[in-house]
Amino acid sequence: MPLRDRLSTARGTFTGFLASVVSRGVDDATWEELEEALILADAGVSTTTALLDRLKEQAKAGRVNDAEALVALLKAQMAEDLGGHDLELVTDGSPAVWLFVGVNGVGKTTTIGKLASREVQNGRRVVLAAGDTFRAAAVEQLGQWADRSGAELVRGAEGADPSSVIFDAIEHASAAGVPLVMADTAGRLHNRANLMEELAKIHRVAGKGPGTVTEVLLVIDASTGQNGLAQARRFTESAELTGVALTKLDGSAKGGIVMAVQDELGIPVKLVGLGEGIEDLVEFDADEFVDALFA
Ligand SMILES: Nc1nc2c(ncn2[C@@H]2O[C@H](COP(=O)(O)OP(=O)(O)OP(=O)(O)O)[C@@H](O)[C@H]2O)c(=O)[nH]1
Ligand SMILES: [Mg+2]
Repeated sequence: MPLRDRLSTARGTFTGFLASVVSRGVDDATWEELEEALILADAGVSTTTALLDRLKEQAKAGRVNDAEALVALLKAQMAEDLGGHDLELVTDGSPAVWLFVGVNGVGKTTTIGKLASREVQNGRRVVLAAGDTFRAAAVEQLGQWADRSGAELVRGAEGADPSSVIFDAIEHASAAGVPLVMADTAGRLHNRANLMEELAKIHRVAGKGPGTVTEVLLVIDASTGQNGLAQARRFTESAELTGVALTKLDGSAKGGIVMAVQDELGIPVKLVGLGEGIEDLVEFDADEFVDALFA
């Protein structure tokens, strides 16, 4: 199913704005309505202001005469702002190590399961490292995803140091010739300094063995709106993030958070979660995404 059909709430985020601008034409109130629509869609104040400034400049240059032209320009500008990033997940390294981090319940473990399935289907062997040693159930959950996806699970003793479990998984993968390790980590609140320090340690230790950490993916629940941005800001301080996996965009999310994350943090949204199933993960596509918002 295409992205646009799966974005239930995000889809049509701007239809209200569209209806009013088409019936009335472009005037001062139009700009105000557009600003409001963007902020309501979770794009954030600073991203919205920057986008509007650029649009107004273009309008001044005479490129916006009617509502249709404004909408076309808006869509083109949004797609340009959101696109152009390299979304490939880097697999160089023997093995390559992908770390998944984020606050509690955002979808880290589920995203790992979906991605492992995709990689295994592409013919790549995958080891899942059960770095969430906080709860026994977390290891079991990852184990189920390993079974469903055809990946191998490496787990440690309950309550073990997550860094050492992930390190062991990397050594195991290396010895077995498995090219890719995906490491799960426990959910952590971004304002808990000790937990954020632990994350920095995981990153450090994971790079000490035979593998190379090529991706650190922050998982954000899209329905948390602007709070997701605050989370992202804190996580960038403790781990060198390479991308964002934005989950639950099939739910009540309005989608503008994608713009805020990329614009304010410069971290590309690489993956989008669109449901709880194993197939419900797509690579982010800026054009398709913008189309969906206006559909
Ligand atoms: N609708 C929807 N649900 C999702 C998506 N991704 C994950 N979920 C659900 O969100 C809930 C939490 O997912 P987990 O993968 O356990 O989240 P987590 O970040 O690993 O959670 P902790 O390990 O407890 O921090 C589960 O019920 C998932 O099925 C998504 O893209 N869409
Ligand atoms: Mg988890």
